[in-house]
Amino acid sequence: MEVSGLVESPATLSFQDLLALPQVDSVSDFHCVEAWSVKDQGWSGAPFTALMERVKPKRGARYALFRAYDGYSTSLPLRELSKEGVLLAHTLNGQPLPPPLGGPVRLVVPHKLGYKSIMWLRGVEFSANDELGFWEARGYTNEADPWRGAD
Ligand SMILES: Nc1nc2c(c(=O)[nH]1)N[C@H]1C(S)=C(S)[C@@H](COP(=O)(O)O)O[C@H]1N2
Ligand SMILES: [Mo]
Repeated sequence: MEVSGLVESPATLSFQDLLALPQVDSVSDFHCVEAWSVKDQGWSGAPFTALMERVKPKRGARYALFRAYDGYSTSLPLRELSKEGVLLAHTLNGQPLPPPLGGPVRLVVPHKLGYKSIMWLRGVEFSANDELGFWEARGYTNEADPWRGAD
């Protein structure tokens, strides 16, 4: 995983490097924009805040722009990514995260609609400016609040 942009310590993190960060287990529900939800998923991984402590965002960094191996992208403000339960997840319900569900590593953002939880994570760029992701550029709300809906 490539970590770049407005950070003190840009890094290329291997899977082992990710496992070496502080780890947490977090149970959360999953909300899709299509209105279904999956309850009580047991995710394990590094909190996004652990990544921030490792690479140290510079003053002025306000967003993280995420890119995936399939070309998908999304973004979130750092203040949203600092909330509890936001993980760089590699394990689901005690098993290595399978590729169809985003393995080896995906972002999990329980308080946002599913399209913010990018699978097959390839890179994170810290930025002063936001950049619309794949669905956001096609009309989905950039807020992605599950209690409000997609339009
Ligand atoms: N890399 C990547 N991540 C992605 C997507 C995608 O197409 N590519 N789709 C998003 C959308 S629209 C949803 S609803 C969730 C679905 O995740 P799930 O298969 O675990 O339910 O993944 C999100 N993350
Ligand atoms: Mo979705």
